[in-house]
Amino acid sequence: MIVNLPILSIVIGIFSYFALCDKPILRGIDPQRAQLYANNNDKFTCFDGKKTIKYTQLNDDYCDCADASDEPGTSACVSGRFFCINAGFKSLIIPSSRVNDGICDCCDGSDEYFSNAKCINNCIELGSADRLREKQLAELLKNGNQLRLELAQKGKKLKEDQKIRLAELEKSKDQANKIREEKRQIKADAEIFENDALNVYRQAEEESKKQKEEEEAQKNRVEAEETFLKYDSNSDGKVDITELQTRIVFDKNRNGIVEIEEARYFLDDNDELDLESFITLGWPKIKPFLMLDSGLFKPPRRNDEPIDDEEEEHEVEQQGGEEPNEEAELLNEEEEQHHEEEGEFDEEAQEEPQNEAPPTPQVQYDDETQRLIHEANEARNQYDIADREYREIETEFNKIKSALEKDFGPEEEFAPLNGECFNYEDREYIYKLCMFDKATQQPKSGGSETRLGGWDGWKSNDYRQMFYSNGAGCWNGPSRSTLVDIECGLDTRILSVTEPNRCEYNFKIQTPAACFAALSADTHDEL
Ligand code: MAN
Repeated sequence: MIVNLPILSIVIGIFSYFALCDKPILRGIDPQRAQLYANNNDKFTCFDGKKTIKYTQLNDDYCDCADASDEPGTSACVSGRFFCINAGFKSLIIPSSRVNDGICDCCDGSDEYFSNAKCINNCIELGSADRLREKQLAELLKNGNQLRLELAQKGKKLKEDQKIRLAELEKSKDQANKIREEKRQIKADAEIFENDALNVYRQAEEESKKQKEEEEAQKNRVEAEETFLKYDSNSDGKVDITELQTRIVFDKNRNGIVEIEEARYFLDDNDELDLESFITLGWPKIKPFLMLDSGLFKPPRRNDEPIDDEEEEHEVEQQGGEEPNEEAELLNEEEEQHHEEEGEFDEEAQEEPQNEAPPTPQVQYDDETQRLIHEANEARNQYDIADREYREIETEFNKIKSALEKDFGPEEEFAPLNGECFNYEDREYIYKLCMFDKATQQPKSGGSETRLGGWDGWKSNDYRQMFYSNGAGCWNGPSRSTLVDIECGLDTRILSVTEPNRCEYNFKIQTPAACFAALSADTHDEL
């Protein structure tokens, strides 16, 4: 015989309801505990056993028992609990303070038996709606579970395939590594030959550079010595302030005379310098000054002044010498300013100085060296190719390995979702969830993506919550993280995204992979 369970429970409920309402003394009591309130020689003992009262004192709106057991149906005891039978729907226990408070808490209205609340008993309607919801939910679970099983089948197959692929990749990885090591050795050998051959050129270059520098230094010394002899007009083996004062070129401030301080500057703050000190201390100051002077500066010459050997001073060689130092540049600026103020620049002087180094000629290697360079280049290319190949295999290997290490649910039902991305848009952002990988957020107004967390793991062992952690740092706070609540649904999609706390995000998603229960609506209805 088939018995309809909900109808049976409604009948029993209605019967109990009337049975208890008939006896106000038993109001607010769970029918299943009615025997605890059985009349025992007109006596009732509080549940805590501390007091025995008259049976008629039950529900008399006066709290006798400290545990409130004598007043289940009134609001007399502070900690009392009122039981609504709610026949046709779900029974409910409410704090007895809500009894007769004018608000209908029980759908059968039993809590407002002595107030003006005028409650309507809508338990039957609520019960039917509830049963309909349950039926729909059971239907959803049944269909969803079917889809989950399909996902599980796919997931298991995927894992099997991945295991096979991983084994293959492991072999190719070893093979590729061997080849790469061979190529590395060939490259290293070729580079030794190449290096040896190039070293010959490098050494030659070094030597020629050294030689050039030595020649330069020598030339500079000769120039310094010549200048020293020229300035040492009294031939006492020293150049002193008075000797420099006769040379108008050192009139830095262009006032027509070389002052003591001006002369001292070129003697490196000394009164006089012997030849060696002149070469090391004086010449480094004089030479750049003369170089600039010879290019840009023509000292003011009074008409009546005889032409002396100043012009010679301007002939100091410019090529191959030291670069003008900072001090000289400063002088240069001063000069320019001075001339600009006086409008003295002629066209020639305004031209850019021609001091660009000529392009260094390309070294022409001999045939053997060229062959060795070519061989080394070829070996480098071959190594790069082998290295790239190895890395590609390694990347795939690591990706599969990490997928195989992930927990995709009790029956691998989540495995087909691995790496799948789903979008959700709200007013401000486009949110993206790439399953088992990351969660991101991108402003709709433009701007870059913000990482809201990377796959961390399951938060609960019932596969209902995922956690993505260690996202982009929150300004003045922790790094962003995302909790994903998962419910059963016939397809996979994001239902909502919120940010309950700053930089802590909550995604709600549905997916058939989470349809675990397999209760069918039919079996639920029938006995
Ligand atoms: C961005 C977004 C928000 C977040 C703030 C925190 O605007 O990532 O979700 O609350 O930064 O500063």
